Amino acid sequence: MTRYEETKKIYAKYGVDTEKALERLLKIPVSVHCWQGDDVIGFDGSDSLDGGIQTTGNYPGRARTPEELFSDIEKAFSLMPGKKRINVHASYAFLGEDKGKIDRDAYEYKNFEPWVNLAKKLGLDGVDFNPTFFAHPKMKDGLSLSSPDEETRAFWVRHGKACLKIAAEMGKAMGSPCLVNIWIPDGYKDIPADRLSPRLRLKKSLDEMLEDYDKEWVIPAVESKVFGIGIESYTVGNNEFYQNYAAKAGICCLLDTGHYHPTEVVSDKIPSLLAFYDKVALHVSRPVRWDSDHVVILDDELKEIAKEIVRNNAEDKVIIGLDYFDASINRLSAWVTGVRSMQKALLFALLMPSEELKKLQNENNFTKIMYVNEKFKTMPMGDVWEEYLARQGMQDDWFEEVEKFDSQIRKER
Ligand code: RNT
Ligand code: ZN
Repeated sequence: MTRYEETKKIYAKYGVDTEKALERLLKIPVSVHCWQGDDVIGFDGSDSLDGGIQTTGNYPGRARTPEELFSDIEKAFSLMPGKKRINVHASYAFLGEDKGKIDRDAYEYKNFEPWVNLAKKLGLDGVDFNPTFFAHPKMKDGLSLSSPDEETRAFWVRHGKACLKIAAEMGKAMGSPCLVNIWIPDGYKDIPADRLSPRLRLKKSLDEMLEDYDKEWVIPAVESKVFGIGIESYTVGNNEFYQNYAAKAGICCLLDTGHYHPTEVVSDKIPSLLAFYDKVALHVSRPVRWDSDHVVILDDELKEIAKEIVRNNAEDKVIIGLDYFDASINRLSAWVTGVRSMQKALLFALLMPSEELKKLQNENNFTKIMYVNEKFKTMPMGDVWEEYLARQGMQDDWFEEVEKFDSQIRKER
């Protein structure tokens, strides 16, 4: 008997069907962010990051060109199991001869077609898209959609509208709706004199942007945040603002795990939103003391997030995306570790006796809930994970591959 067959029996003893878990896991898409490969720089002219977010570290081998990024993505994706999507920012436009001539408010689908082609080549489930409201000269005083300068505000509204159009084409081309996530860095370093007006301007901008979009192929979402570097005192798009906006506008909220006060957890927010929304989007990241965007690892909160998705049968409602950027370690390794961790967490949750645990809660049997939870922490999930990989022609040992790629990259870059 193989280890998996034995493990299957062990789980069956506790009422868990490992085959069903594997089947479900294969169907859950994870949207992989393109920006881990080049430290969020993009292709459209910026050479540094701003907007209160930061990549730290100077590990060699950052992808400096679209060709390098694409080749890194192909390699990284070959080591990621499961169903995947690619998440692209507008700053990753292919502008060709138009570089320097057209601005972000004039981007078109053709500037992103190579991304769709890549997604098709890699057999991905879809492409997701983000307008880029940062690292650009038109961010006047660090503000975009909430700017008091009408020309600036209008420019960014046009950018948002252009992105929604591009996203509709992406969705159609992939045959899978495209999540368009709206995040802006707008805010103030110090105590503002007026907290309402910027929010009213943001509201107006969002209304204008979302006036008309393709409801079949586009899922708009708004991502709130509590603070940024240099934007410590006030964020225009905070949680209360966007949750109310999304509810009224009938769009989606996106919860980034690093965007709340340090003791708040996204795992607890997911079910609250599921009670009211048809869809909830996630940016799974790992905040260490602040919104540091560390690589996602299999920690307790990740497992808790996965449990909320799986035990509520919400895998069609929760749109899982990753959002981190680490420049202190090999970027490919960072990518692969994050995706595999997300999938491991989902598998861990799928291998829990969820229905039994819910029943125990209703019987107020928290003694047994604790016992079962602790017991399952050391169940042989690794064997099921290896089986999951083996069925996709992959294995748990992938580090050598990355090392080889790393040494090649060091010669070239
Ligand atoms: C920033 C937000 C945002 C970005 C990406 C690049 O704090 O998390 O989602 O990380 O759009
Ligand atoms: Zn995010």
